[in-house]
Amino acid sequence: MRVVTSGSAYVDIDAYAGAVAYAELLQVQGNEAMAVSTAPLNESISETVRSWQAPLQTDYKPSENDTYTLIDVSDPAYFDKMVDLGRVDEVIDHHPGFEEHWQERLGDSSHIEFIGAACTLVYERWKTADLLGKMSILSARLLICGILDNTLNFGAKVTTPRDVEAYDKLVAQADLPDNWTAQYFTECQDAILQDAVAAIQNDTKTLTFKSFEQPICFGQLVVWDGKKVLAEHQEVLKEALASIKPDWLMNLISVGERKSYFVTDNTGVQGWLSQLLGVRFDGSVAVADRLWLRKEVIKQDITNG
Ligand SMILES: [Mn+2]
Repeated sequence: MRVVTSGSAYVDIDAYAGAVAYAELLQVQGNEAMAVSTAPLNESISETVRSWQAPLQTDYKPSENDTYTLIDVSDPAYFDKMVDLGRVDEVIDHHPGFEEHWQERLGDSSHIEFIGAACTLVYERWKTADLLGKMSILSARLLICGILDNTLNFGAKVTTPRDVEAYDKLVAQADLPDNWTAQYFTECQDAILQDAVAAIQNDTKTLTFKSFEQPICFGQLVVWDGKKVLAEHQEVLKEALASIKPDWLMNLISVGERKSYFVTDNTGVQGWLSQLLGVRFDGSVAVADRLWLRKEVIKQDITNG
């Protein structure tokens, strides 16, 4: 059997959707295949998405004829624990770093490209096989969610025209409600805010910037309606970060508004960020006119220096 799987720490919607939809393609092509994961699902697999009950096996028992296909991951250190590294047959990923490794080992069965979503690459495998007409509504829906999430509704700079094309083609056969994008991201936001402190703590990194003298505790949250989240959760989020380090910053990515809210009470950090990104603080909040990812702020610090 071909076991289609992903990472070990957690599975996000891009990995989940990609694994299910690729296993389905392999089955349609006459292979024995199954999507499998032993990792916990994160908040990007929303309540409604879970209710679709995609076939993802969680109690897999390895057998000696099984081979492994990896989706949305190519660094062997992060593979699902059940993967036998000697029997990897295909890798479909959009993270850089291991392209040469897999190209040498797998040749044409290595599909690693730096685009918005691994789900776009899975869609393209269906398209290349000329089997899009045989894709289930479930797989089309899942791939759509993976693309929306990983491209932040096409607002992230990593988005390519290929992601947009995949989304457009899939929407035509997914039978989703018109307001699905807002519904999906709002569900993810609600799941995050059920424990806002844990969510921000799980996505906080202490980073050293060339243009700031102290390491900064830099938290990031992706939500649909940042304005509402700030109004309701600002204080608890501030406390969570300030308790880690006096030099702290939160990037609240508001996907629905296509902007980032930067929050900090630390005047040194405020001055530094204003200079770096050209944003202006009003009280403890600066609103950027675009959506910034943390890795883009890091890049800006490197390029400016
Ligand atoms: Mn991904």
